[in-house]
Amino acid sequence: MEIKVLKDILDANKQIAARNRQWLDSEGVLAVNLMSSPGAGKTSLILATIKQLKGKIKIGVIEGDVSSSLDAETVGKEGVPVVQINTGGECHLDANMVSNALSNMPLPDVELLFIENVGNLICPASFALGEHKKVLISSLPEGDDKPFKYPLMFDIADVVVINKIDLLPYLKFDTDAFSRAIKGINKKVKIFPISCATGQGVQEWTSWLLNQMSRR
Ligand SMILES: Nc1nc2c(ncn2[C@@H]2O[C@H](COP(=O)(O)OP(=O)(O)O)[C@@H](O)[C@H]2O)c(=O)[nH]1
Ligand SMILES: [Mg+2]
Repeated sequence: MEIKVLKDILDANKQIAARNRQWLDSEGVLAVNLMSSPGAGKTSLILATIKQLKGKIKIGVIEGDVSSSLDAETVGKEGVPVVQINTGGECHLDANMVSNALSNMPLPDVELLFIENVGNLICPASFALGEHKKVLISSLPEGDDKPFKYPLMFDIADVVVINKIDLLPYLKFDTDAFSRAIKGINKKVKIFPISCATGQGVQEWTSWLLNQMSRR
């Protein structure tokens, strides 16, 4: 019985996600769903990307959090349109929340839309939002065993950003073994080692984004 209810919820979510996708396509917007555990660097990656691409493309941000508007305020200072979603306890964004946020986003002024999901490595994997790309950020302090512990998240990702590589000298983290474990789950995934703190690797990430946009 419970399984049927969950299936119904996911089916309904999928339909709204498909509508969101059509809406984004009709506005010519590329939407990227950023997922990670809390503190891996979702907001930092958005800020690093804005820094590199400001003036080149028009960026908008939907900020998802259980509560507060701290990230939205930080990102808003960069002069890009931001819409905050507070889930009020839910551990993930869903397509309906994103649909409401899209109504408040000036889409004609946006070419690239970041959707910062709630920090969680489980639930966001099951809820499509209508995004074009799913990006998982995994950071060094979390450890290199995460692909084994949260395989679904790594399986559904189009991109894995390995963030905080500036901390490599201080932590026991085997980047090659980590990348091998990810590829063992998901052969097609793109992997970008990055430091949002130093800017290392950010150029490769933004080039990939620009390439995705030029293909549309
Ligand atoms: N050393 C280091 N710290 C980082 C890096 N990226 C983010 N942080 C720090 O990690 C913390 C969480 O980052 P934030 O972007 O807020 O993570 P979020 O919760 O996923 O949005 C903050 O204190 C950031 O300054 C990085 O590349 N290197
Ligand atoms: Mg954040």
